[in-house]
Amino acid sequence: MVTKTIDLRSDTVTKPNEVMRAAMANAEVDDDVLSFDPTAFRLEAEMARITGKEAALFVPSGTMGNLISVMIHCEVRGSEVILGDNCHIHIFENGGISTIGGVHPRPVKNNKDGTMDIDLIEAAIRNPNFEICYPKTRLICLENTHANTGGKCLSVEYIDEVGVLAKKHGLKLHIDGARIFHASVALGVPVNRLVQAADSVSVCLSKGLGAPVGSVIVGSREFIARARILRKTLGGGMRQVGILCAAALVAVQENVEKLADDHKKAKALAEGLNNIKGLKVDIASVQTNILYFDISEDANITAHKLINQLEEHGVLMMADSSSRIRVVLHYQISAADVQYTLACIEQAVNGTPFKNGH
Ligand code: TLP
Repeated sequence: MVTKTIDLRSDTVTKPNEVMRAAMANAEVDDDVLSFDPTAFRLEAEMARITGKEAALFVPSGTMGNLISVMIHCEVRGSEVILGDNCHIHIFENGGISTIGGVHPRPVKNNKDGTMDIDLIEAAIRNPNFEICYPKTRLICLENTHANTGGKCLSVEYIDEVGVLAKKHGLKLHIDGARIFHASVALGVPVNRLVQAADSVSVCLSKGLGAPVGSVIVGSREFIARARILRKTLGGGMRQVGILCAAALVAVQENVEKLADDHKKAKALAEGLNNIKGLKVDIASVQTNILYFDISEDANITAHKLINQLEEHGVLMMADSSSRIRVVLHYQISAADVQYTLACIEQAVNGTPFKNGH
């Protein structure tokens, strides 16, 4: 009988633990739209310190954090942002930067490592002398880790290089750092150094770090002052938000050190999957907590069928296509859960019986 769910669909699925719930219950709060919530201020000060930026602002989601950042940097409607063709802002945010922000996306091919070639970025910058036809390029966006390519880390050297290019052309640089702590831990580079070249960063606290809700955007004092107003315009101003920020503070203080373990579990899972006939993972490409595996044609099972069978054993995953599945590790998955998951997959793909229920 299934007694436990092993939820590998995303690292957004973590549940607030007892410490977070206690912090939420005891949080000192006030009206944050009027800029009086002390716990929101504590979280924002801490995030500004960690990222080495002047100021920070709590926002309800990563999507809103990215939207606000893009809209502020591209202040004139019809401006253009250069971003990866496989990045979250372009693929998964309902086109909000255009429909709400009036910003035109200029996608550049994302490589398998999450980068865009520097010369392709430079070639995508519009010639300002042809403004009769061209939108004005104002912003470049990077994503670190890069989720859709399997949680790949952008190196500090690469980000710095993009920063130099942005400066040369008078552009701003925004980083969707939903999982910037993962990149920092995997690369062994402090977050503030990793984002040094960026004008703004959006950092999710409700993904690998395990807070129930929220992201923080960081940047200059002027950028954050404008972001505070735009957040209200978009309906993201919240009143006694300290209840959420208290949990987010616990996430930042206690869970960053658990990320290395999530990366280890992702590697262990990848190695186990590679030992199952009919499945394939590029182990070298597993750098953080996200991995994708492929099902070969002769395995005789589709991704959707495999997912349905796993669900019967309490193991949840998301299909990326009919032959590709995404798995995301987080701190509420144990090493034993990884082994149980492998046994379930082996059984579903090759009919190998496994011994213990869960
Ligand atoms: N990603 C979610 C899904 O939307 C795919 C996930 O399960 O991974 N940037 C990146 C890199 C993200 O991965 C996500 C969420 C966001 C931004 C948006 O964050 P939220 O969901 O808080 O709006």
